[in-house]
Amino acid sequence: MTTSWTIDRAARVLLDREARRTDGGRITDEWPGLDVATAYQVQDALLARKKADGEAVVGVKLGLTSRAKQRRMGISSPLTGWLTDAMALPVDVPVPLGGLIHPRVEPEIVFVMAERLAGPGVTAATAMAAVGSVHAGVEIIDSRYTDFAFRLPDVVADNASSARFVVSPEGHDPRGLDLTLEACLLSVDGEVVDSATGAAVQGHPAEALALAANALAERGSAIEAGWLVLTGGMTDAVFVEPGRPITVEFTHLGRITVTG
Ligand code: OOG
Ligand code: MG
Repeated sequence: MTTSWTIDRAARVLLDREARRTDGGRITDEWPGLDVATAYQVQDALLARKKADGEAVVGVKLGLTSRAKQRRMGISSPLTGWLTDAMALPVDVPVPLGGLIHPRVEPEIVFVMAERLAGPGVTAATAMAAVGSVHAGVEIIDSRYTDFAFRLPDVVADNASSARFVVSPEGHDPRGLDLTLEACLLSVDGEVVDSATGAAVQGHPAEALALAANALAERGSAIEAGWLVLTGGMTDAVFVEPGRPITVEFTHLGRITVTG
């Protein structure tokens, strides 16, 4: 008989895959009873272990907030994950390919919070009022599941595939920008491979921010002042390969290039 699964064991398996840079099968294949609420407990157990190793929470991410991402991953509901200081990759530092399994890059609009934002009942307008600045961002995701094949509880448990993120240092006042019309071009090796506007993210990235605040409230957490919020990939993600620089260029937020 197989060993039975627990929240702790799932967290350990996922962290072990991360440390060994190996992917593996879906937890739900062996633990069909793993529901989304329990998967968030795995995510929190995983965070607790990272904190015990000295990592600090610096924000939250949303995943699967755009149709492009939902279609690609075959999951239509957004999710959240934790961001820690160890995941921050400074601009112009290469993606540590040797330290990751199969990293993919996606363009994201990033908020830096001026004020604490606590649900329930947060709307896009109240969310926006708590934002200090908006930035260009790139998320480098890296699933601990083979071929990024997962069901919703698997990816929730895996901290929403988070691995690294790059945030452009210069921030913009979101009140001066129409984020629905903020466009982004995604290029690989100088060739545009995809594009989207901020409207791709839940109609407006502030809707994603509100969604995160309300979802965290259900778990007894809030978005703290000073935190980063990655609002979710605007386009499908592209694999990072050595020698093929990936650039995201926004209308007003600036540009970020990552290399493998
Ligand atoms: C899940 C994480 C999704 C996003 O921005 O949509 C995500 C995945 O695609 O592996 O980070
Ligand atoms: Mg993302």
